[in-house]
Amino acid sequence: MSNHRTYLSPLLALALLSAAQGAGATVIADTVLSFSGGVGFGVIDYSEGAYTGAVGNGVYDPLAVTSLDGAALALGGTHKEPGQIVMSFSGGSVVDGDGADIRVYDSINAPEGLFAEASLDGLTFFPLGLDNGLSSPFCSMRSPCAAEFDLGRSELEAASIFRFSVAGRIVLNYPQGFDLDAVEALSFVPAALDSGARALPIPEPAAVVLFGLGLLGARSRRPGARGLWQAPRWPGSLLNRALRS
Ligand SMILES: [Ca+2]
Ligand SMILES: [Ca+2]
Repeated sequence: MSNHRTYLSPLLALALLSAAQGAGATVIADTVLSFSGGVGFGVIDYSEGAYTGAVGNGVYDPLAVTSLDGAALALGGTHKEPGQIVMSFSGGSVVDGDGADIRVYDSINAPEGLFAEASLDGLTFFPLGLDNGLSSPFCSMRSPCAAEFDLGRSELEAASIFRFSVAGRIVLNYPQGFDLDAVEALSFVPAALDSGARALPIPEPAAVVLFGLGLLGARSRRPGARGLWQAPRWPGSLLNRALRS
């Protein structure tokens, strides 16, 4: 077992997480980096007017997957040729907190399966595992099904890019495969905190708490956030450590 995962102190992670969760807002993946629809892909809209994008068999619209609204993109495909989508959180990074760290919503009809991977750079992906979609009886806008994945299953402590592929249970014919409504971060660190944390040396636990509190103060004085998508520099340094270890 490699030891690089112990580098980020749990206390620092707690300090950052409590800051992120204090905001109280749901964090949804806001960017589609790529989509490769399998057979039977398309957009289904049960949003009752909230969704304003394109709808239909063979239709793709990123609006369908960037808001939890009852409109979903069926990824389509088969086990041999699965539909696949790569999405990112432009505002920061998902981090490895207790239990599951991302939740992928399926709000249409029968629950279906999904295989998830996480990445720092969009090039190298680390598997997070498979959710077969068998745990829920039925999915709807009012009671969406969710596939949950734990970053702790991978080699990464943080990631902002995720790839989802149709796997496990597939309901054939349009809409075919996992009907992806939105992707939610359950443990999230905004980019403003993220960039500050990456400069940390390996700290003593007591110093970590003080530094974490200092970061929170610094954040409250800093106007605005970083702009649109930037490469997550803090996780990058972690990856370098991982590669060297
Ligand atoms: Ca976790
Ligand atoms: Ca949606």
